[in-house]
Amino acid sequence: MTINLEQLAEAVDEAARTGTAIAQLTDAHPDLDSVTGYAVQRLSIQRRLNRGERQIGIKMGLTSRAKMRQVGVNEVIWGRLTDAMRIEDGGEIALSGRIHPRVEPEIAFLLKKPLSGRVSPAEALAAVEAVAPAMEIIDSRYRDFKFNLADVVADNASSSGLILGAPRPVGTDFANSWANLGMVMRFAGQPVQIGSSAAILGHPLRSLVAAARLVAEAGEILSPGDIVLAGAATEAVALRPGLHVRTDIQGLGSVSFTVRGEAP
Ligand code: OOG
Ligand code: MG
Repeated sequence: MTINLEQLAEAVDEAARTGTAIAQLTDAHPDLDSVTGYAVQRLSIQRRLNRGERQIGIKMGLTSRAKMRQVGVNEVIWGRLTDAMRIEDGGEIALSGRIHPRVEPEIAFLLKKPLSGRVSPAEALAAVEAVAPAMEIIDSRYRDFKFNLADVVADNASSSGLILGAPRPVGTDFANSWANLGMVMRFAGQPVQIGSSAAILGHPLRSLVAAARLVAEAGEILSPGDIVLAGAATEAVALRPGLHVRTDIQGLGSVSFTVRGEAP
């Protein structure tokens, strides 16, 4: 069967826009590979840009064993972040319009220099302006949160929202001091995930190195001002109405949001 990329892009985009689950693309197209998945992702995000959204950076995904195990996909992936996905620190989100949203703790890099291609950790670090504690809301558009590599890549790596805490400038000691930062994500004050930045490819900077390589493979670059989410160090946890969610990262501070209660 020939694959109509624009049609697949429309399918994932409409699923995200309307909060409606769809069947995995690989059900109808078992041969779909990740290269084609990225082509679908690019076209689906282009539809968002055509509606007036602006790209603000990228997200890395499946950069920890915990995440790979949770979703059963063993490859580092990336997706695109737009301004419409941004939720302010301390803000409120609604679950309506989402399918089966989960939240996960993240570290965000804010770039001050362009970055693309094969770079060393030192070169990646030189491009970083600041780091921030963050959380990502993921919401696979596929039924039951089940997908293969090509599916999740096409679905913009499940991204649904991001929340950034206050950024901190990066000191020269950063590479050492970030190697093993403890992090705790709490629901209503109770820890639901506990992890370390070391779970992110051994060091979160390696995620930025991988990001530079992967965007280059797609013919793109990371630009000054871009946000790069390093990928969750722990599993993601399902959101419920009324929850207060907070993540604290050692040395980086905290970030939080509240889920709106159910309509009476
Ligand atoms: C894929 C996205 C993974 C991360 O931080 O590892 C991700 C998924 O879990 O649905 O965002
Ligand atoms: Mg993530």
